[in-house]
Amino acid sequence: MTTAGTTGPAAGADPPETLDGDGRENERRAPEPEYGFPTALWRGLGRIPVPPPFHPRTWRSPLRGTWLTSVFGAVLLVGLTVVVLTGLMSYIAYGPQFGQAIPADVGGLHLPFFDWPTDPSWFYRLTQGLHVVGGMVLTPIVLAKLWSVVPKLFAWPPVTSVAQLLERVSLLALVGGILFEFVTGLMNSQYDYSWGFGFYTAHYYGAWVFIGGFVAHVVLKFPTMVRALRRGPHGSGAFDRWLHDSPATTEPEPVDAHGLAPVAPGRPTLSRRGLLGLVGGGSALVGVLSIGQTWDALRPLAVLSPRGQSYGDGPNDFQINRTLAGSGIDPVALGDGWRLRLTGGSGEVSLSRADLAAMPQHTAVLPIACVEGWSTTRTWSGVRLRDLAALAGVPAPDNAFVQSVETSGAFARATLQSNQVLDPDSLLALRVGDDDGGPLADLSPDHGFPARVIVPALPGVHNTKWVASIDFRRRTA
Ligand SMILES: Nc1nc2c(c(=O)[nH]1)N[C@H]1C(S)=C(S)[C@@H](COP(=O)(O)O)O[C@H]1N2
Ligand SMILES: [Mo]
Repeated sequence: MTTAGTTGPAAGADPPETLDGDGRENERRAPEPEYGFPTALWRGLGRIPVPPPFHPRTWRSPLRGTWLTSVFGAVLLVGLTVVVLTGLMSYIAYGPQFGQAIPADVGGLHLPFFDWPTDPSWFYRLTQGLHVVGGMVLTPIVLAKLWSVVPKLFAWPPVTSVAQLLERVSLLALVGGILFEFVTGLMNSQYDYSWGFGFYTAHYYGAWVFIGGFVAHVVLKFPTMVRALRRGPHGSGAFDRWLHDSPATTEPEPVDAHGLAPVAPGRPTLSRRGLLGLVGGGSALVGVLSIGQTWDALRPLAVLSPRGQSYGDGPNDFQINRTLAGSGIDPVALGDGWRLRLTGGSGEVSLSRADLAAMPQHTAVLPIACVEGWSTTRTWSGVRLRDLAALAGVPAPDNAFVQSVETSGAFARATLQSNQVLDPDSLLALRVGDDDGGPLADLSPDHGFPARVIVPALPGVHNTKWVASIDFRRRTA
């Protein structure tokens, strides 16, 4: 950033010892920008008169500076990496090999396919919990980081070299990408499917825009960040000084070529420690208020989760995404006349609920974890999917296609991988209980009565409710 041709920096004064009310007397000299080719162009740009937001002395918070931005940057470097990787893992967990990840056709942006594991059963719960809760917890830090770099948005001249021009374009992807991903992600975790498929598609492509900007930014800024963190806010590396500072003793960071520290610092109203405490505390508060959506014992704290905290008493007291009423299913279709159809072998097998209940029952304690971030551990009991595959005459299927009695909606069907069918804990569940050995009850109508799928580590969406049929398939040559 430069002041050339706009406000005119104070000549050669040392940084002042005292901070006054308007900063005018305390103006510090910003280093001359290094102009790259074509020098005349950038220099000429800098001479154009611009309104006050583009004057460096407009941005006066004494807390801004390369060190402060680097602190937020270091936290985000780690945190956003986790959020990005777990987000991409969720895409893979949805089964792109079956065309059921959303968006289905992503051209060159497809990820390596691999069979999503069934062990550990809490794997998707963990990755998706990190993705959603992590995104929420990082929100205050993202906002703080953007605040800390706002003066750069108004730097004048806006660019001083071709290399810097490219860097600034990458910033568009970075800042645009992160705002888009956080807004759409938070909206989805709040309103579920109000975005419909638009959400997944937009969030997926937006992620790649962000990843592009993020990688470029990290490559370009990593050395600056490390240097600034070593240097400390006062150029001395003295750690304890900012840890114990008060507004009165909080001095501005030195002015440097990065253009974040103010040339005309105002009086601090908050200490450096206070600002970090505020941002960190905000993050911690968001964390406490959202972790309950994936942590059964803390459920009552999950006030930021749009899903209710209570669904009545007993074993069926847990989140419901689509209710029976919402599914549009005529309840009569789930009554005594309901039959489960198994296909894939030589003939079709048809089973009533009583037939299923008369088969060997298996019990498994498994989480159900929704892409929205909520999850809960339950005890499920029913018939093993592999027993049904054997009954259908396909003991080693390559995959299985499950269809619900529900006909509308994209979540009325799912394809399961071979390992997901064959896992001994993969069930067509008839009954459910809580996770501490209490009594089991029949699935409630909202949770999928007469029968639903439950598979370890499977994204919630593919645990189809109100199952009508399962087609066990062998790979066709
Ligand atoms: N038929 C059918 N099954 C479904 C759904 C659906 O909309 N229709 N929603 C899925 C989603 S998104 C989740 S997270 C789980 C939630 O199960 P629950 O409502 O029993 O908690 O069910 C899945 N099974
Ligand atoms: Mo879900």
